[in-house]
Amino acid sequence: MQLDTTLYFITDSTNTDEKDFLNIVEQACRGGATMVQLREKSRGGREYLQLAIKTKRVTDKYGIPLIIDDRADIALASGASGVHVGQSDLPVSAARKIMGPDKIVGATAKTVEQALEAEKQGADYLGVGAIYPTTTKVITVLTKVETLNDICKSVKIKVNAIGGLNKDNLDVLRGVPIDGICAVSAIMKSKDPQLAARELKDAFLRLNR
Ligand code: TZP
Ligand code: MG
Repeated sequence: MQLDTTLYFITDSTNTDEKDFLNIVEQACRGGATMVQLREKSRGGREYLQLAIKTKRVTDKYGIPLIIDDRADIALASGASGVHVGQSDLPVSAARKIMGPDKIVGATAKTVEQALEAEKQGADYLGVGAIYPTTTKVITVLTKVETLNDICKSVKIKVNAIGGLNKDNLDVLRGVPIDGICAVSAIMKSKDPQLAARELKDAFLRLNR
């Protein structure tokens, strides 16, 4: 499977009405997001599914895979491309069993050990962080760039950096063989999400020049 994790936009619909939310997703797609993750922490299953279906209509228009955070059931029911699981969610092996061999399963890893385990259990990519403190609602601790580098060198699957990343602070990632970056607020909270996505992607691509 060809997975392009270059710019992985993760959503947060808190304090955003649905129309604006879907518009932000669309702008991110136009600006060059290569993957989108729907990340909902307080919706019940029914609402989560409804939003997943609507979000998928947008990502489908741009041929971009939609990943659902935490919920394999919502991922399958909405026809999304995959699911993302953290260290306290379903184990990767269970997510893989539910999703089948052809869907995308992503995992969060903060150590080389977790990364190797996720790879062994069938993950397609890893999100590693938080690289910087984040204002997005998440229980996380900071991950050293050195650990990120060690993880990249330990696994064959794709590795993305996450946490507090914006177009002006990616320099710490120079020389680290990541496949892409994940961002929530840099795009979600921008007045111009399309431009924000484009600038973020360009800043990442410039790192490797
Ligand atoms: N996992 C580690 S940091 C984070 C997640 C979901 C949030 C990243 O959000 P932002 O706004 O890009 O810092
Ligand atoms: Mg989770």
